[in-house]
Amino acid sequence: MAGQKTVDKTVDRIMEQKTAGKKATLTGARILWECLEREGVKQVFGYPGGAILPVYDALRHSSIHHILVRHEQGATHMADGYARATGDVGVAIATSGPGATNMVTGIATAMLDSVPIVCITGQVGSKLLGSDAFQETDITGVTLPITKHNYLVTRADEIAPTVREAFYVAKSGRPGPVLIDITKDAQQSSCEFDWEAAEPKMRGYRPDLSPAKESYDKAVELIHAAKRPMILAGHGISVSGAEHEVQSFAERGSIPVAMTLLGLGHFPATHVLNIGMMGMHGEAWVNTAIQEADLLIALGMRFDDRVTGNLKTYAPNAKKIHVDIDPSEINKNVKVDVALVGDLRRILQELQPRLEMKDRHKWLEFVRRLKGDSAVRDIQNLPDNGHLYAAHVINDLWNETRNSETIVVTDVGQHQMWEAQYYKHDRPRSLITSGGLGTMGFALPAAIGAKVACPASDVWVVAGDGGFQMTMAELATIVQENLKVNIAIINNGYLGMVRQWQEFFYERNYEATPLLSPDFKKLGEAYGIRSIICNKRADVVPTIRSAREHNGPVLIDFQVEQEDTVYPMVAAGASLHEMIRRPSPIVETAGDE
Ligand SMILES: Cc1cc2nc3c(=O)[nH]c(=O)nc-3n(C[C@H](O)[C@H](O)[C@H](O)COP(=O)(O)OP(=O)(O)OC[C@H]3O[C@@H](n4cnc5c(N)ncnc54)[C@H](O)[C@@H]3O)c2cc1C
Ligand SMILES: Cc1ncc(C[n+]2csc(CCOP(=O)(O)OP(=O)(O)O)c2C)c(N)n1
Ligand SMILES: [Mg+2]
Repeated sequence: MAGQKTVDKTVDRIMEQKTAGKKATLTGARILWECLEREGVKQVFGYPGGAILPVYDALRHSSIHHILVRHEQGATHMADGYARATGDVGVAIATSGPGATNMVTGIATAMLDSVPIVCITGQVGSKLLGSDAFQETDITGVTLPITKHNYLVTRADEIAPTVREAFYVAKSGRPGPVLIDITKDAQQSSCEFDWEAAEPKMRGYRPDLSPAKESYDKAVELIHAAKRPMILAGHGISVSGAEHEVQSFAERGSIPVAMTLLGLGHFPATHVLNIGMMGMHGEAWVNTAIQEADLLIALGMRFDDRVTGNLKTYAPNAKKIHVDIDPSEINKNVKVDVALVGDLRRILQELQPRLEMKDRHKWLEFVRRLKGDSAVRDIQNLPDNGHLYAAHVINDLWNETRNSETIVVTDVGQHQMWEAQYYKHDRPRSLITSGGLGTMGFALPAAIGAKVACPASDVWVVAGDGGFQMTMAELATIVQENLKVNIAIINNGYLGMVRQWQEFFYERNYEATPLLSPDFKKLGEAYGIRSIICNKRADVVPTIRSAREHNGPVLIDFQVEQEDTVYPMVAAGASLHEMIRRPSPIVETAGDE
């Protein structure tokens, strides 16, 4: 009850004044909230249950807003969306056993994309540990390989130091998910709360590495000698806050910039040096340019296999410089000539003054010609033959929202790749997508997290009909929290990306990919959400406009061409330049305007 919460807060304040100067004795549960507040947490995403009830009971003493999700996977993706939208740590809470195991997919998603979240789970009483007690799961064991670090806390006095350390670990160095499992007795028992004494002291954890002088010298030498250098720009740019440094670095050396999926937006798409996305569904000319380059400068990207294709034939003529904060990424997939291990922003600040201005117009002209050859810029001219293409929807969405603070949160599949190709991201953190784990069901809850974090931004979900159905229960969370989130379902009646693989590599045997869906309009309306069907090209722009104008969430069922295919494509294991191209000369990439 809201009234009850106000009374309790007043009593708390009086107590605080009385005990000023003294250290308060609090339950573990209250210490947890107290620590979260001091870490700057304003909202948490969670779902209660027996083993975490003392923590929920103590929530009345806290100013933190708890958002009740409909499935714990949703809570983790919301925390993840919150973190990706801001760079701050997102927090998810669940009970023991099934509550905790429901978090596993969200934790792995955050791990693969280096996202800082802290997941808090209740655990059975410490005396029951290991006894197969009701709803007991060894969640620290389960999540060991998918967390940056995790903790089992069995005493109230361990809570403050653990929470402080968990936040520090989640955010510092290469970010990642951290889990804190707290036994019920640790939540219930009391101890003295001492924030200062709980400061993290971690021997052996060194997130602040910096490269040796010789590595800088070698890097400068290679950059000066290069005639055909390329920057490979990744997610680490936004983690490091190095957007400005990367831009001036590229401009100083006239170096073209290729983006990873998770790098999109961290270097403006409309910048003249940005040549587009690399990799499996990247632009053909970008991949060809990588194969032609004599130097690759990888900035905060990890040479994922979706990016490199066959490693044996990857960029055969290029020397490689890798800037990454995580030493374990160096030489993991691609052998490099120079490694600069440390924070990207600091490294570029160090490197920049030593670089000569270079004119590489011949190389830029070569790349421009590659692009001219393969860019089919006719999406605008594609005849309106009664079919609505996903590319139209994304292109129009980009045109309609490009001048506003918009965050697009995608799910996983064909629509995700079309979004990457046709929505030109100019702002950092304007695209939120699951890259490394490729988690279907990510978009809707992650968008909720992004909207909670950035209430002034327009937030759009772009989801497939398959992935949307995995977490659509979170529609209720949107309504309960009164969030203005717009949802574009790219409804092609298929698990489209898998159907595409069946089309190319399994003789069109469409086993288990045709997909029955509910009437999405009726579904949205059942939740009290304004819902629209759009199946004509001419209706796309008016539908997007009316959704934006509506003062509440809107769900749009975009019924698109069913058997459209994402081109170009590098088949798994093929060389980067061996791209499967669209057979007829229709849409391959979006027009500029
Ligand atoms: C269906 C599907 C298709 C895909 N197709 C493509 C594709 O065609 N092209 C593509 O690019 N991707 C594609 N992906 C995504 C791909 O799987 C990877 O997720 C993506 O390439 C990873 O990008 P990244 O290396 O920039 O980011 P991350 O995987 O997040 O790696 C970031 C790197 O930056 C480092 N870092 C972090 N902080 C710092 C710092 N402060 N300073 C320095 N370094 C730092 C980290 O240690 C890490 O090595 C696809 C995904 C799916 C689901
Ligand atoms: C949780 C999960 N299960 C399975 C997959 C494998 N998978 C990748 S894309 C895809 C199809 C997605 O279909 P849909 O959501 O309709 O999007 P579309 O490709 O049609 O745009 C599947 C099943 C996955 N990535 N995640
Ligand atoms: Mg689909």
